[in-house]
Amino acid sequence: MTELNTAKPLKTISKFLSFVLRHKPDAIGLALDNNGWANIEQLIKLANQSDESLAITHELIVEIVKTNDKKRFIISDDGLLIRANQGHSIKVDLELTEQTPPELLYHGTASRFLESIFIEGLKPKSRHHVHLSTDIETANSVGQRYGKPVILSIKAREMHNQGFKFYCSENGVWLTDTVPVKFITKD
Ligand code: HQG
Repeated sequence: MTELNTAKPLKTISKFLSFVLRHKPDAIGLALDNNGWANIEQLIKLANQSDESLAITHELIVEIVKTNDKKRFIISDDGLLIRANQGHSIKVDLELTEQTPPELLYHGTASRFLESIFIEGLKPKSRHHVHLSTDIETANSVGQRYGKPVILSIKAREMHNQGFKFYCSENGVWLTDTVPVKFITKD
């Protein structure tokens, strides 16, 4: 009996891409450059070698980059490289430029983290930065991943005026190193 290699749903492959491009390129022997870029052909070859049921193709990757709900990935102008726009836990330099944030940004978290957040402020935890959004809906869906969601408002412009640096990723996620308690409010 021959085994069929059915392509997995795009979401499964997208999750796999997040895993290797943000967290564990080593898991399939992939090398990222200092700026987080991976060679697409090499990624395809190594991914399919590690799990052939993934059945990743160039077309699939292009489709995921185009249709991904949060635009998590970007392909280089020459079409040869791919990287995650944000969310890394490994050290990469995304060459983000500092930007002036809007008055308020939002952070979605789970209610069980509140006590600690209101003692020590928002920390990046395993990622490079604290992730913030311009809209409440996004914050709500981010918070839901860990439990009962709670939306925190962050006085981003005031932080910026006091010297805190803000960046905005290619896919519109606002990033900053930490958020001290005095800039956080819960309605
Ligand atoms: C919490 C996903 C206790 C923080 C999302 C969060 C986002 C604290 C968790 C992106 C704390 C870290 C990032 C403190 C922070 N005490 N808890 N002092 N400071 N926390 O996943 O922001 O779908 O690393 O509130 O959509 O939730 O993967 O960060 O709950 O955009 O593309 O510690 O990841 O994007 O969790 O999510 P995470 P996040 P993707």
